[in-house]
Amino acid sequence: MTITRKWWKEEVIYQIYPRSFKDSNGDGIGDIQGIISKLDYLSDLGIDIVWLSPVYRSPNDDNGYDISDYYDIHPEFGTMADFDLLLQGLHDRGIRLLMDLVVNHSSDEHQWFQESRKSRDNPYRDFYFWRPGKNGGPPSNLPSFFGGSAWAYDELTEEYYLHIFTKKQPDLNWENQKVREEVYTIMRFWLDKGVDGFRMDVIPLISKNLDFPEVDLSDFSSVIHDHFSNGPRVHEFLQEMHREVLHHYDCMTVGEGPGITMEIANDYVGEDRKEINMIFHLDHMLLGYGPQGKMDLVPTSFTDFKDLFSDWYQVIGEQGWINIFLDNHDFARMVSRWGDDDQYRKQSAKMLAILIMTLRGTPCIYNGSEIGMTNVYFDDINEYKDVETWNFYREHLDRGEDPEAFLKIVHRVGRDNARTPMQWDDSKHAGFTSGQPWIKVNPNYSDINVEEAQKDNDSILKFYQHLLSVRKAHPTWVYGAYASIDHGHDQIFAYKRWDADNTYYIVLNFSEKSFDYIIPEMHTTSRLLGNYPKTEIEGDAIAMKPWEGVVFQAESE
Ligand code: TEU
Ligand code: CA
Repeated sequence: MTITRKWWKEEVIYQIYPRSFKDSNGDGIGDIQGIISKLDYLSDLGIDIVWLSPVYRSPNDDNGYDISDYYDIHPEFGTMADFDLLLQGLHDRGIRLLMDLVVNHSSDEHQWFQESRKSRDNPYRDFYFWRPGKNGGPPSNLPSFFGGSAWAYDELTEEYYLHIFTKKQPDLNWENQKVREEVYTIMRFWLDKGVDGFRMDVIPLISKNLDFPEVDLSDFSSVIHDHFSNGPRVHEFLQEMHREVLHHYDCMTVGEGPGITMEIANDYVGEDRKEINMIFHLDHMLLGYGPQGKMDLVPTSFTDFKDLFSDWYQVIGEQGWINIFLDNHDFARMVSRWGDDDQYRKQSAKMLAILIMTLRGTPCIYNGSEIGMTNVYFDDINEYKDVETWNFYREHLDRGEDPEAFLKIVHRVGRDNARTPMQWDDSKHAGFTSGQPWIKVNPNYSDINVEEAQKDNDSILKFYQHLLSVRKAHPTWVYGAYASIDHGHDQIFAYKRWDADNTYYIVLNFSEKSFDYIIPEMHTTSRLLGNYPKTEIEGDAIAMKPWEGVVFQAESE
């Protein structure tokens, strides 16, 4: 089968975490008018699509991923009129907008749940999962993603309700057709306003195993695969969603997929499936998470990281599509996790950008990574705001474990690493707010900010702008074939992209070591771009510098 050409395969996504992007009214919280004030910045960067993390009304237990009104903008972010201005401003610049569709669960403050919890025979009771307790405890030992049980007891009706995330994020019951119809109406509302699609939060979780069996807690990733994700009716629901809504719009859908493995990925994104267009799979993002999850870190290898990209390319083939990303609002900053956020920050951030732009898949840039923002390393746990961190911290203390050891883990994997305010300039609070920011700005903002990057021709930002423009001129990077050529090298990730017209060799040094790297396959080639002013070549050997990334274009044979 030949690969079909689609706009959403060629374009580049930029994720905005609205709470931390730009505050326009001095309350210390990013907002929609703040984003509007930065539309030219987005346009100059050269991105094509904005994925906007949730801006709906929410009590912010999980920073907007707990929605209490899907039809209204949270007052902290502004008004619906502001949203309409943002959408128009993006479209005027040829930029599309993806909303974040969070429908595996709602907020417990949504009126559906307020009704549902009133009585066992309330018409909204079956909008959620209610079960009697067992042996004086929860209906099952299913754990929450954020620590503790996935079941919460409600005194009023003396039953438990399911919440895979926080207690304030009760899971919606997709078995109930009324729930599905409400979701489809919500989707039509936003699509009719002109939004261009959705990023679908934890979409593989919407179908549950209704027996809610006891689970084996020895390995959290198997809980994700076997008990949270890929339930018996997930494809039926997504195909119904496609038939009822998506099929009627020229829109794009990207599913966020904890639990979507290579073996079943094309069941979601295969073009013949008529479900979703692509997925943010998390295989590389969850590398290093041990049997007890993200706070239980285990060593990983560079070859494990590289092989995932090659394996995913193989399984997706021509029939499906994925995203290529290395960070978002749930994970550490990419330059801190996979690059060097100290001596070689600029080189390694640029090298990682080459990876994102030259593998096959729709790239996604997380706001701030285009200027090489880093993890934050607060030395006081109270500077952290994330409910996930606080839930795990309380569990850690309850187990009598060392708070300092916990803090070190948060420095590596805490989600707030990616949620400190965008660093616009070296003025107070990095130009993010004129008030007190809801979370402290990373102290390195005086050196790392947009304004300094715009003045520096060698900045990470300028490199992203160049990369984005080169990517538009080289469709082989989108649709071309891929093969790894680094033969398991310990520091180098090297691969080939090609089609009938062009062949490219991409060579990325994921270390601060310098060494000669031979590429036997490399015929006469010319350097297309790189993160150093020049690349030293002797014959077939490249003298790789620390964190060097380089793209060669072979003369077409
Ligand atoms: O994240 C789902 C998900 O996979 C997370 O559990 C992620 O793996 C974890 O946060 C890593 O530490 C989505 C949203 O992106 C996240 O912000 C929400 O907290 C979550 O769903 C619930 O809506
Ligand atoms: Ca504000």
